[in-house]
Amino acid sequence: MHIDSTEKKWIYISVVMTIGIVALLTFSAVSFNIHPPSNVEKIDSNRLHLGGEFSEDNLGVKQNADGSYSVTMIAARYGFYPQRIEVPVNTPIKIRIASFDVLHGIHAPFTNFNTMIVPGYISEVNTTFTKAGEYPLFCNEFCGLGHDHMWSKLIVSEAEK
Ligand SMILES: [Cu+2]
Repeated sequence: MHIDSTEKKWIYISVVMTIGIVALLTFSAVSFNIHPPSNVEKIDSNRLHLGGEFSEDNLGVKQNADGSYSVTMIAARYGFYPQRIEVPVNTPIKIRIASFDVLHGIHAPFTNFNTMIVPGYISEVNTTFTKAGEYPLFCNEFCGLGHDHMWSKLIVSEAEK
């Protein structure tokens, strides 16, 4: 089969570009530690309020025996509960969030805390905030008319509590 030399050149260019893009993606995923969510725990979103991990009494920030922190939150139209969370700087934090109704997201700018909250699943983020300060937490998945008002506050406090 005859392939024109110009065509050969373009086949070569597109193969090199594909390899380059995949190599770049692999490099950035490894060096910036970007990976798909590894936690695919299921939960019945209709029964969150009836008890268990995401019942009202269990929401909020807790310190674990090893000094790390656990945060349990609910995302619902149109807010995150609790509305304000405060955690210490440079401390490992496990955040677990479930949605009460539809698809939401949660994002704290200038940190790596950013996840989708899919109804029926628990979203888990393990992170350490390295800069103290006040961060807004907002929904980044359009969830309805009140989406713009769906936000709360994350406070990363300087001192160890
Ligand atoms: Cu939302």
